[in-house]
Amino acid sequence: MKYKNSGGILMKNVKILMLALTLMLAMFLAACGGGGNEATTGESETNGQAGGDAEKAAGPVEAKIGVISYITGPGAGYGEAITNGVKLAVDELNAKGEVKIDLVIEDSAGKQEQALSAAQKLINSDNVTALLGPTLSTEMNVVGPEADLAGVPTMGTSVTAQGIPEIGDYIFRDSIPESLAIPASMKKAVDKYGAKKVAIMYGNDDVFTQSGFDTMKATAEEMGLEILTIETFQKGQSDYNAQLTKIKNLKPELILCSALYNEGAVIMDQARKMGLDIPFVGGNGFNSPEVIKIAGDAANGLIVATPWFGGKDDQKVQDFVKKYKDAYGKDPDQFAAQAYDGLYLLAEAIKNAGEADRDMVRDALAEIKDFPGVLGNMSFDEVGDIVMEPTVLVIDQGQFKLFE
Ligand code: 1QQ
Repeated sequence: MKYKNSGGILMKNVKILMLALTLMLAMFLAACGGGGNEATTGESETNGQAGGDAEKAAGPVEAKIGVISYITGPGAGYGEAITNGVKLAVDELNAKGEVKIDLVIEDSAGKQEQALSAAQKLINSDNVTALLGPTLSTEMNVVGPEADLAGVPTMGTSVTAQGIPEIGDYIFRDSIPESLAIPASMKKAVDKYGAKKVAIMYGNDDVFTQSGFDTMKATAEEMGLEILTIETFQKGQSDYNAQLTKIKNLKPELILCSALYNEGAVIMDQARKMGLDIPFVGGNGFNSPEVIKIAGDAANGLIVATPWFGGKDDQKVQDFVKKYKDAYGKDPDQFAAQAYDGLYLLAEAIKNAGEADRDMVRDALAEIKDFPGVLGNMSFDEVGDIVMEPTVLVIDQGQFKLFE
């Protein structure tokens, strides 16, 4: 008590003394330079330059990140998951306080031109430090070169066509390429069903579906499978009866199908309706619950490979599933998980760089090793591709399950 009182008196005296000194200093400065400087002087006494800098260095690293996502249009299910994933991640990251990220989200509507103009706006007007997205490889094929030229580190979280990170030093992805995913799912499916004859269907107007087809064909040839026919289709097509009738008559044991979910789900629905009940092996476009939503029971028997499985017995995965479900009322899919981890990877690089400098963030991104995400421990290879093993899943009774 005693000490507290005397301390209080002492403080009071110090305060009076400081007040007097401040007043004298203010009067002196006013006499020298005129009244206009008083406010500035007063401010610098309480928030001195050195103190301000020290605070800044200890505070979070601030950066703006541009997100280009397929939010409207026929593939909006992808963009919704991606946007939900990044929003969840940004709230957590900002709450932790090591970085302060300001997201600027733009809709590409799945269109090349719109994705490119969104990228130009984000890079040149918003002056973002990094980009996350766009959603489609078709879009990344135009955004990637632009971002690379401008020196803006770019994280693809859903793009899986061949050659995406090879666009340039600034282009990374945490989604696994078709060239890794499709052989994994094809091998498991062929082993399980002892298949020797396959039919292939693919969209010939999209970078990802074409790339998936290239891998399907090459893998089938490597595995010594007989390719009975190769059928094509285009985005937005609604009738696949001609292709499916031909396939049915040739009696394959598996259908390899490279499609985005909208076309892929309708193809499965029409196949089942004509009694074509054999398993399908799909690429990344099928890794969405939208397939089940659109095709219903017809989606059963679809085999896919993905880095994400929400049923994994792993605390980090289960915590993420719970938080996502609490926030959005549904389970996260692969696209949500990859976007969530993608933003964490960018934030880690920004934190390690120590400032929102595009070149430094790029270098810090390349150096990330074994970063623990919900997809697993993440590192990049020399081109900027994520190093990761796919898990093979099958849709069974309306749910993605481990394919064994
Ligand atoms: C790509 C894809 C699509 C399925 C993303 C939605 O993998 O375009 O590369």
